[in-house]
Amino acid sequence: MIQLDTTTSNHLLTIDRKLDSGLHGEISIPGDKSISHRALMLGALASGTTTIRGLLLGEDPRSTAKCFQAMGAEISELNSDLVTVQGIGLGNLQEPLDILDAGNSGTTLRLMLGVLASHEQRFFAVTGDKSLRSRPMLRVVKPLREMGAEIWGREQGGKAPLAISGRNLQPIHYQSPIASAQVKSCILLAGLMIDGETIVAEPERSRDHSERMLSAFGAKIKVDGNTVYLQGRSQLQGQEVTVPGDISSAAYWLVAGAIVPDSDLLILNVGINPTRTGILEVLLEMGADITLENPREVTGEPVADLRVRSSQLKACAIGGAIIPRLIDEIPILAVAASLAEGTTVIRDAAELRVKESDRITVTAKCLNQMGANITELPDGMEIRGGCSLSGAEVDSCDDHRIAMSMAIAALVAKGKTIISHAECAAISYPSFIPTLQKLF
Ligand code: SPQ
Repeated sequence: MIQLDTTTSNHLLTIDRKLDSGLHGEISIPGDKSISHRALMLGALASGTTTIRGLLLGEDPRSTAKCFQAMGAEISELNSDLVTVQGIGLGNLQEPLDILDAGNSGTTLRLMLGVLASHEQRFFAVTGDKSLRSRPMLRVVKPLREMGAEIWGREQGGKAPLAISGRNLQPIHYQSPIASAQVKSCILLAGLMIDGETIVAEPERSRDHSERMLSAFGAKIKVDGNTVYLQGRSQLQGQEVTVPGDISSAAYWLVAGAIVPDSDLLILNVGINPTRTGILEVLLEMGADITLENPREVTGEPVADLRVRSSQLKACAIGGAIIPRLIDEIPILAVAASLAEGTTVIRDAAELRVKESDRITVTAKCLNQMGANITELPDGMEIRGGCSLSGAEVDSCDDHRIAMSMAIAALVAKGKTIISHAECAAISYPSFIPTLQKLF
């Protein structure tokens, strides 16, 4: 039985699955969230028309679209496979008449700050929902201020709402203390409007969708190891973009197919950019039966279909350079690790504490309520595997990745699981619950 109660604003997802059959079939996943944001933003900043196929029609890209529409970009309705953006050209964003609302989306707010800070003689105010207003912004505000940006906000500009007075910025050579695609992309977007070379280096390589897409739109950009060099003031030209499926969304089905006995799932059109495939490497190391089929390239991004069949998983150690390559998949990996043989230790992932929720605390709490054996570490988790999960009432804390991870855990739990605020899945995966229903 799978049921979604939508009678109150807190949508309750109830899952009670008979444990005697596997999951079978083909699954189409929605467009990559990170690439969708960037396609909308670069489309708006470019000259000419950008067409986007396969855009994620989730709440987060909708927030990006609304913000850029409020600054003059013409973006067609986000309700079909083809979205068009009439760009207004670099430096031409209009001063919005109202506060820009990034909703729940850290990517929208942090990337947009780089764009706004470099739009001279215009004033902007930006905010987000309760979760986003609690997330750290100094990581982007600090380098932007070093470039000459004028930004004000709570906690010395560390928390939204923020106010920005656009300025003529100076290029920077920034050594980021954290591996973060949002920090890197924010600085690069600010660098677009500046004379000279902007350089960003990070301790480990984070996802590189901005670099790939900036290059496709005509920016002069070079990557050497963990350092990116961007020459400012090159004009961007609208492009035809096809967004591959999101490996972060595929991750739920990869784990479901691995842990539900007698399963065989084919997940179609998954982006396998090497800066995102940490989940595949870890699951393979854990003994998952995953094969890549039909590898191909779509608008500069590698793509394949992924087949997963159930198998007995074993524990592994997860830490170091792989962390930025699977950061959003750690809640679902914790589900896999709870069922694996042995103890899995996840380290170097303190960033999880400042996502949509504190994903270390919330993942451990929810899974422990279901019978898992997880101890929180300051920067990760120790997960003693081999557990039999039981249904429980768990609070997703409005975090899409937690809600979906617990739904997958519920597939192998004995008895009924009730997940609160399941509507938040629509942030990154609006068709998650219908897809789950089809597999029942
Ligand atoms: O956009 P947001 O809310 O920050 O989304 C998350 C997610 O789980 O969907 C993180 F909470 O993904 C980030 C990701 O963790 C998206 C992202 C990007 O598109 O650049 C980069 C990562 O964040 P960071 O802080 O490591 O740069």
